[in-house]
Amino acid sequence: MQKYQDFYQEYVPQIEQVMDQALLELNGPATLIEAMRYSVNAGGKRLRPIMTLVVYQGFGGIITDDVIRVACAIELIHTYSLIHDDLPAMDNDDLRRGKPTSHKKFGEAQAILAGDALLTLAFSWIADSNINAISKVALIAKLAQNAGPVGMVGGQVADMLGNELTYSHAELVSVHNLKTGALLSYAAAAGGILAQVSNELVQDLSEFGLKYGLAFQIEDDILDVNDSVDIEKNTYPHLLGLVGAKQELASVVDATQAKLAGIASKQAFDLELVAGLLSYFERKND
Ligand code: GRG
Repeated sequence: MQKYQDFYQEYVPQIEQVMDQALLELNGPATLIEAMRYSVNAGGKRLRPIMTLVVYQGFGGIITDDVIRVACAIELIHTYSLIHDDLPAMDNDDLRRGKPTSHKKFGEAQAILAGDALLTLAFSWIADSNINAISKVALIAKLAQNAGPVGMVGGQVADMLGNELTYSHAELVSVHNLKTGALLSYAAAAGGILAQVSNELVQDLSEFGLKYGLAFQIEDDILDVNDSVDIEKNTYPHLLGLVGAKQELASVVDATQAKLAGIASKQAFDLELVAGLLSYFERKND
């Protein structure tokens, strides 16, 4: 895991620097840029761009500022989704990452617009980069697919409809795959697309990211139980009990690891570095 931890320590500051520099260079209304920078700079694990960069380097790719900015498109989309998810019409949250949410700080209209601007800017960061045209189009198509109606937005709709329904196990997997898995699936695939690996490997990476996202969401559900008195419905602990949810998490993490080993068996790949991403699940679930 040391290799991954060293990578993480090295690249999180670079990710944050590249994103802020690009936002500062934007020629837009000052209030809009301020709201965008407020949420992008509010912290967070930067897991999605890190995943793209780890996979890319895992295949031998050389990381430049241009590649970092392409990898950060997904972080802009993640940030927009959190701003919109916190709005009164959705989760109505006052705090995010320990700070007032965007609408609390800037008002609802500005928060909606900051989210809209981050969503569209993400595509500019890919389109305006110096990477080859084929990879660019593949990244833009996949990001649109995974963030949109058949990806994260579709998952958010299903999640909200779930307030009136109780989902089966299969339905819950499907909602989690869309809401959380789709962006992580893109993040992993993007590393392969940037490294110009085969379509078969890009597909394998998408499946790895999807499984990773499912594990991530089960873990999030488990951690929420510790923070609240009631177990929310349409979560793994509600469906399977806390012990069952932890067992399911362990089994999905094993499947995620196996998927990665399968990729390494097909092409030279720094498995030690990329498998470090799974250290996220080793901290709190014993
Ligand atoms: C509003 C279109 C729209 C979508 C919202 C992302 C999302 C969909 C809702 C947020 C709520 C939630 C629990 C989502 C599940 C994914 C998840 C655990 C997000 C948090 O991701 P982290 O932990 O966040 O990577 P940081 O703060 O580290 O960036």
